Amino acid sequence: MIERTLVNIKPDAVGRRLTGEIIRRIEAAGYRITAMRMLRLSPERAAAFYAEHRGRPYFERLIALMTSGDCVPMVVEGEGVVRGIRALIGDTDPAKAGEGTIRRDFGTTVTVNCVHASDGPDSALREIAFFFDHEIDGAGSE
Ligand code: 3AN
Repeated sequence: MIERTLVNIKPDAVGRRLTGEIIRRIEAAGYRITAMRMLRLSPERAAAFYAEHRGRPYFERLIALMTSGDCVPMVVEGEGVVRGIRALIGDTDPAKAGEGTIRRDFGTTVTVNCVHASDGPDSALREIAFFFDHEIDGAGSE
């Protein structure tokens, strides 16, 4: 089944000029990018996106990273893309991420790990709407 997911290239990767390389890997894996933006999140928007992490010891660090510069959210489509992109990205901790994954190759720490991707179909719908609700025809309907 063709699915959609939300990928967000985080400010650490944008700042290190890894945007093109990460997009290249997504496309080389056979997925299609159907929407993309570049923007800087406010602390309020970043906290809303990561609301379920509020209160965790790393929360402030995560918000500091996500507001430190531009990020590049995109909608990615393809067969089994939600799981497929998670596999391409690798474990949250770059040190534990598999050989050849984006986080293994470019991630710095568990917080500074280059890219976010939705962890399931429900979060994909919610996260696509967070960044693109009014811009994609039919976003979230499949
Ligand atoms: P993932 O992005 O792999 O799905 P989540 O959703 O559990 O990971 O966490 C969202 C973000 O919060 C991660 N990308 C990472 O930046 C940060 N984070 C999660 N867990 C930790 C942790 N134990 N220590 C530091 N930062 C964390």
